Amino acid sequence: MKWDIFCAVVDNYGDIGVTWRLARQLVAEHGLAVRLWVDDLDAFAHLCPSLDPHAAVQEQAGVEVRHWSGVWQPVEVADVVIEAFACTLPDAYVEVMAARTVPPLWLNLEYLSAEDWVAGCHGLPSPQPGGLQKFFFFPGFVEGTGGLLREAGLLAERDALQADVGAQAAFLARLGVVRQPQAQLISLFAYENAGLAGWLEALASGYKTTQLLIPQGRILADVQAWLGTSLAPGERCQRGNLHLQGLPFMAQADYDRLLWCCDFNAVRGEDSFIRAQWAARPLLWHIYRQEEGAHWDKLDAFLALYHQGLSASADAALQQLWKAWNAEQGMAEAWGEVQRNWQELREHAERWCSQQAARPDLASALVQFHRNWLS
Ligand code: TRH
Repeated sequence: MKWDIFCAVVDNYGDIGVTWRLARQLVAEHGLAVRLWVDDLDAFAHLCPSLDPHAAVQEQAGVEVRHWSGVWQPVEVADVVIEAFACTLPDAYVEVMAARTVPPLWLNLEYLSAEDWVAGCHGLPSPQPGGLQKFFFFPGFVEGTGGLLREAGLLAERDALQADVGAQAAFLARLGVVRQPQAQLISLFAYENAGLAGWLEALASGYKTTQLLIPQGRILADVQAWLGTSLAPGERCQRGNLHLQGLPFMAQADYDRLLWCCDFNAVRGEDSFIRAQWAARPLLWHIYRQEEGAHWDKLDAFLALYHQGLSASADAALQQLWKAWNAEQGMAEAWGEVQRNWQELREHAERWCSQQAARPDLASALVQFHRNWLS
């Protein structure tokens, strides 16, 4: 069975992060032949350092990676065609899809949202010119959605690392990080955020030692402004009880390991947000900002699911922190509340992860959707 996945990199790394992960999983766990069409190989190379950004065709982890250039060359159409995040397929490709005796299954893989309407729209068809149909496939956290990307061995691999202090130290050493005794480890991946200074002040004056690890990215300018100095990958700085260290942007698998090693992860967008949930540690989500504040509904919708089972005090602390981060103010007070509810939030993150892991993963759900469509 042949699958084509089309990815247009709009900005950031979420589009390529999700499609690259999905393509690998379809090959490794479902034995499918997958072509991944990507318009921006330079962005892709950040997450996949072995990628040659100049090659029109190459194989990576069993996936045939194709540069999706502006000039489309005719190719054979696959049995399943995924357009990620409503990127528009080349007209010539759609014409060949329509001309096939048996048309392919055409899916639009949508952005992640925990909002109620998602389950109602997941799997709905939409008629297209040429007699084709396109189906909307929505990731999600609840029954009736397409689930979340989760590789088969992921949680076992995470458990092994989290149970092995030596392996964690060896992994961190590879990044140039030495964990200090009794220090809490926090990773920071976020968009620009005016609320960061308040959080950094709180960490610097906190009673616990904190090691803050910051991969290259958009938040770094705010970190450097607060420090008043640069923090290139490998560089370290200390302010009070806060130790900061710049890290390179790493391959996806290493970023997972970093999340698993940390006590708390600040993440953003879509894919890192899910990966932090699989780390089973408390997290902080910097949601991708949308026009007219539409992202606040998404944030509330997720919190409405995630908060279930928390005590009133831990719930209030969580909501306060996430809202402060996304409103870009009030982080110092909010962080104090989170510290007071730390143990409960940690146990809750484990529980949430187990609940979500009990649901079918997104790649398997896609394969099942195709089977159902064929029968
Ligand atoms: O890069 P993002 O901000 O992407 C966003 C979201 O997808 C959002 O939904 C979308 O609308 C917007 O782009 C256009 O955040 P995200 O989704 O977390 O993607 C980051 C990817 O980068 C993810 O796959 C993890 C990966 N990553 C690494 O591989 N190495 C690293 O060192 C880091 C920090 C991240």
